This record gives sequence, C-alpha cells and structure tokens, in this order.
Amino acid sequence: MLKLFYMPGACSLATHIILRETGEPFELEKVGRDKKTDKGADFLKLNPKGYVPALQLDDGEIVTENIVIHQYLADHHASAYLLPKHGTRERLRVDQLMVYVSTEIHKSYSPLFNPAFPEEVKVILRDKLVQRYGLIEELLSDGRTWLTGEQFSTVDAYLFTVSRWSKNTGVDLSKFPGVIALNERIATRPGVKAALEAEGLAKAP
Ligand SMILES: N[C@@H](CCC(=O)N[C@@H](CS)C(=O)NCC(=O)O)C(=O)O
Repeated sequence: MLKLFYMPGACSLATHIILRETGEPFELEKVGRDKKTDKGADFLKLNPKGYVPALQLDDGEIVTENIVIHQYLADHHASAYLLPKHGTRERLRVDQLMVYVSTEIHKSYSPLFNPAFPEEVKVILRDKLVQRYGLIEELLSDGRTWLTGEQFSTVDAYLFTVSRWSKNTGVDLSKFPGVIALNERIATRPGVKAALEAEGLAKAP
C-alpha cells in the first residue's frame, strides 16, 4: 500500500488531498521536527533529503518532490481527471501553473517560516507573493470554477495548501476575492475535509 510521510499542514497536505481525491487506499506516517516518524523510523534514512512529502510506493521505493508525486498520482488515476493528458495543450497550460505554484509561490513562502531570515527580506518576499497571487486573481476573473478551468486539479490542492500559510506568515490576500473564494470552494471538497481532519487541522464546528 502507498504510504505518505507528512508533516501536519506542510506542503505534503497537497499530496494527502490528491491521494484522497484518487480514492486509492494509503497509509500516513507523521514526521516530527527531529526527523523521527510517529512509528519510530529514522526519516533521514528513508529519505536523505529530509523533507516531505515523501511517498513510499508498494515496492518500497520512496518518491519525493511535490509536482512529481502529484503527476504520478494523477497519471495513475486517469479516471479521477486530476490532470489533463500529457502532450495536450491543456496539459501544457496546467503544467505551467503547477510549476508557478511550486517555484514562485511555495518557495517564496518557505523563508517566511525561517527565523534566520531578516525582516527586511521577509517584507520583500511578502510583496513578491502578493504580486504572484495577482496573476492567479487575474486568471480567476473569467469566472472559472477551479484554478485551471472547470476540472478540479492537483494544482488546486497545491495552491490551497500553500495559501493556508498566508495568515501565519503575514501575506495579505484580502485584495484577492477570487483567490479567497477558490480556496473556500476547495475546502468544501470531501477529500480536502478528510485530509485536514486526519492531520488534526479541521476547525471545530
Ligand atoms: N523540493 C521539495 C520541497 C519540499 C518542502 O519544502 N518541504 C518542506 C515542508 S513544506 C519540509 O519538509 N521542510 C522541512 C525540512 O526541509 O527540513 C518539493 O517541492 O517537494
């Protein structure tokens, strides 16, 4: 069975959501700050990169890197329609958004969690992030239901996951009603609710 190594609320939440969207059974193993898992394993031995998400396949191989894992899961569950077919113009467009969320949004948030980064740098990163969300808001202005169109995709799960960090890191998304509404829509999906609940992140009713 697939096993996802995760940290609650980290970017591994996107993989967790995608796994639930595929319907494939999987196990979860939580990784602590000390790089020990909740089952007592040494995470660095399993994944020398030390970061999540790490997906263990049925034969024990460990796969890392968000967008690679997202695509692997979507490609293996074509009937869940989480990504358009490779080689199509639709996939080309979605791939660009996937990389944009990874390299321009996710990776601009990361230093905001690091106390070693000076506040002057964090101010620049927050501004940059607001600029990056501006493009997402523009895309959503055509009234599409999900980030890439009318089909929920892995990129929605990814954007939702990283946007949850905006409050803790002081990134002001209030001038992006489209982004806020999209994230609210994503939050209503059963797979998203189940993933949040399993990671101990569901809000009390
Ligand atoms: N290049 C990796 C980066 C993953 C990453 O940034 N993971 C963070 C959580 S969001 C992490 O595990 N950080 C802990 C660490 O690096 O020790 C990817 O895109 O999947």
